[in-house]
Amino acid sequence: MSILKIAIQKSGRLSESSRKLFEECGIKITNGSGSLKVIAGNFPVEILLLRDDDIPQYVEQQVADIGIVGENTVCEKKKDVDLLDQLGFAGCRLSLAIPKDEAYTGPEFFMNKKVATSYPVLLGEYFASGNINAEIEELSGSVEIAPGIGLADAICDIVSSGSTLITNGLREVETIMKSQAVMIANRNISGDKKKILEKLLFRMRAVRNARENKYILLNAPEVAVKDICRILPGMKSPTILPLAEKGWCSLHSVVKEDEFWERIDQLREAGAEGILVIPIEKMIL
Ligand code: PRT
Ligand code: ZN
Repeated sequence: MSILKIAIQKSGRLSESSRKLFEECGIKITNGSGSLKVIAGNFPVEILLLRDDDIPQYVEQQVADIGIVGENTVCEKKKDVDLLDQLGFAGCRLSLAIPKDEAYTGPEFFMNKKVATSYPVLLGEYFASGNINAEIEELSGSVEIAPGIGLADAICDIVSSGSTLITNGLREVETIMKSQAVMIANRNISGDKKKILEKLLFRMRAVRNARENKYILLNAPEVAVKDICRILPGMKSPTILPLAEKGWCSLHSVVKEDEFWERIDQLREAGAEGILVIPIEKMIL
């Protein structure tokens, strides 16, 4: 019997959400204290707990069949792997930042400057594409302090809220790439392992769809139903049930999280009342 080997980050910004994703897919991972390998109780997968930087390489070499890692790491490491899905967590960006009081007019600023980063490959590509001749100082961590201690003129690092830059007297001036957690896979997965992967992806997409949608129930006069159906297309079309009160009915449908408030306003204008919105746990299309 085959087992799909999955690499996730042992501890860090990706670990908790990666574990939670498996839990939501009904896959139980027990917390092997200190162990680097965990076998799931009820699904044919084995979880390898690794440093995020090593995950692309291990997936390329098929030490792991698939892995969860930041898009920024996948792009920096340039390993030969397939990118399967974006997972919607650990959103961030790779940006250039300079001391806050320096004038900035454009990327020419970096000409003949020294820039500290843990992403020399991506930064090198960015400078090459703009014909900018800058010196890249590779650091493995604490990049933000480099300008303050005179090690570099600017930095290129991951930003999410931006507060680390502010704390260190820096200002974000260019975004090199946007990133989030992604699922990568070895290019040669076949046979039984592929079937397990397809099952896993099916579950993950159901969880993702559920997160991105809400179930909506509302009451409406029959005369308004046509307009309301246009506002709420639903998965196929809304379910319409008659109410005990004559001339009224109840509509059930699904609405996208990011369109939610706009749709609610339109529904109220069209005559909808008693609107209930309920989270969806799993959504199979
Ligand atoms: O030990 P290991 O090597 O496994 O982990 P790590 O320390 O290298 O990585 P980790 O856990 O810090 O980050 C893993 C991944 O999370 C990254 O590769 C990104 O894809 C993603 N991610 C999301 C982030 C951030 N947000 C983030 N804010 N990675 C790092 N940061 C750091 C950033 O380097 C900077 O120091 O947080 C600081 C900036 O945060 P703000 O909120 O102040 O802007
Ligand atoms: Zn790392």
